[in-house]
Amino acid sequence: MAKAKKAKAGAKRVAKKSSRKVVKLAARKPAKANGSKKANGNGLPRPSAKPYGQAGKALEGVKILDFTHVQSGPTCTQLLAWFGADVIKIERPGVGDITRGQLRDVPNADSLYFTMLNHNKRSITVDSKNPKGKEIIERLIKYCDVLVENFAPGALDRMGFTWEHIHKLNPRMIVASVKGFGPGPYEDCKVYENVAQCTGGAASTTGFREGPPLVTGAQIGDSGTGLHLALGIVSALYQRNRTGRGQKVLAAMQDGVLNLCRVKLRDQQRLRHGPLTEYSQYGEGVPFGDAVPRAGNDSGGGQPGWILKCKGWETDPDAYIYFITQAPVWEAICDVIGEPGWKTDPEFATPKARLPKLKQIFARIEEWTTTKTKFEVMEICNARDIPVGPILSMREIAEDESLRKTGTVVEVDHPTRGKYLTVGNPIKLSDSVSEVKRSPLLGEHTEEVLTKVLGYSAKELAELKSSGAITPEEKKKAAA
Ligand code: CAO
Repeated sequence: MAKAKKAKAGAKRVAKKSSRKVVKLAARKPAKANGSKKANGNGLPRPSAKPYGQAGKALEGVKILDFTHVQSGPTCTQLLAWFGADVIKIERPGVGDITRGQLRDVPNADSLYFTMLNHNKRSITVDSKNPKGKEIIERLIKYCDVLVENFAPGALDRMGFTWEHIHKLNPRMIVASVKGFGPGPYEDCKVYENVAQCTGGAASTTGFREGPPLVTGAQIGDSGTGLHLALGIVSALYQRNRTGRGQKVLAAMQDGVLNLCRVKLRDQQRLRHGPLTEYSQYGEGVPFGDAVPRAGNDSGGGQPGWILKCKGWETDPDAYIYFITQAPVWEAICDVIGEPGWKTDPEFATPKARLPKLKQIFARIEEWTTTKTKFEVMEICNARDIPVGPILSMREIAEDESLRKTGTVVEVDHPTRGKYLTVGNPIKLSDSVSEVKRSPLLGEHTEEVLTKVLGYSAKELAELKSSGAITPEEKKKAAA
């Protein structure tokens, strides 16, 4: 009792002392300017005094259980890893992500397909259908913040990891999935890149009018959806700061592609009000149907553009330039190509007058571009603010010094395949600088994660090895 009294009196003294301190500090505060807001608001910590780039990474402390394979899911988790998340990739013992062995260029080494999608991650092999393997995954679920997966619809449930089960184990866990389709008639379908390009509106609007639908080389279905998913995950993490609970995040590949084809859905609705005058088929007098047509190399925006031949096109398949006849620089274009009369000629002087003659105009510009290399055209036009873009081959991109300097193209060393080039983080944060670390070998971090992260003892590890939960069949026998 006496002790409690003493403590109370002590607490009072401290409170008095600290309230004096508050008064003193307040007295020192400069007078608030009229209507000014608090300098340090929203409960944020004081701005770090560390130099930019040395205050840790954006997603440091975020733990990702990476149950992804092939391209879409791994693209997402690689981005999160570049931003500093600890990404632990679960792979099937002895087999791993199927892409390790696909499109192999170096015998017995992980393919570029795999290495270029799995940087900065740890790999742990676990058989998710083995009871002890399930136990490991359950421990990982309790430990991690986010589970990312892109299995065929229902596969995660068939393993026993339903949302309800995961949420019971860890109510804070965010479960993020890539699927081919959202809820609806196709929700159970398996989907690869080109299926998504076709069902998301990209293929029907890509290619030439006279030809079949085309898919594009940019992996908008896989990598594009991975990007969408990454944003969903970061948003869910942010919301969790407020709610304390996890949620499901779904990025359907069809939806992701459609999001990137947004301008074509715009055009679909414009069709109701007349022809799409910026499409070259308008100038060619070809009537429009009831769906957005393929537009060849027409620009998707309001400034007409086309791909034109440059010097050397006869032998170099990439000696081309994208040329945009942007209205504000029309006069400069006329001067460059030697048609000064078009500046004032009412047939050419206004964007509206030019629309029906785009074919003729681009043919005339091409007469000029074929006298120059694509880089000369780039230099001449950019000096006059005319927007153009050389068609760069992958060889040219691989050799581009400026892309190397920014870390967009990076050379990485790998223990079994040697040096290779990859695309680094395309998103640059000034206070969270990405380093690209090689992809893990299959199961390289199994023991490390089991013992150091999940706390398995050496004895338990040996038991796991002989149970087949972390080793392939043949090794399981050897370990027994
Ligand atoms: N241990 C044990 N089993 C494992 C395992 C592990 N560590 N990892 C995966 N498996 C099992 C799965 O449980 C599944 O088994 P069941 O069919 O018995 O449930 C099996 O491996 C195959 O998984 P899957 O069906 O996802 O793989 P698939 O090769 O047949 O299909 C794909 C591939 C991409 C078409 C399909 O996963 C899919 O549609 N994913 C969603 C969309 C997507 O991301 N597509 C982009 C792919 S990139 O081009």
